[in-house]
Amino acid sequence: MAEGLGISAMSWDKIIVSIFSISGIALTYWFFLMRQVQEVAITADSVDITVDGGYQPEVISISKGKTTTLNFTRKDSSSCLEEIILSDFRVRKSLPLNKTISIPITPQQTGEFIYSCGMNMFHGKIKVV
Ligand SMILES: [Cu+2]
Repeated sequence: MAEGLGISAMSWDKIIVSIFSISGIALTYWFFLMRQVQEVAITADSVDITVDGGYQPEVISISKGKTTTLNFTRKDSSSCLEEIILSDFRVRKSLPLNKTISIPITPQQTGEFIYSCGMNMFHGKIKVV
């Protein structure tokens, strides 16, 4: 009985250690990803966003109540990025290769709004301040 408890206590130790090391890895990964993302504050009336293996800049911040035109240019031939969905702004558009598609938006609320490709695989973020 005592030995049985000893063994189960040891496996709990191992489980706890494993959980800690997994969270350590997850935390490192998260920090790494966070540092990669640069937020660009947009003060002009428009912003050029390049669509190439994702959206660049990936995070923009714009002003509430002001119309900002997002000029998307797709340079990535993969069909994954051929459609863009800004669900919060009720916009769904196809992006022809190497052609600039302008999408004006006038956010009425502050917050963070995620947009994505048609398959919800690549994401960009619009921060409204
Ligand atoms: Cu996609």
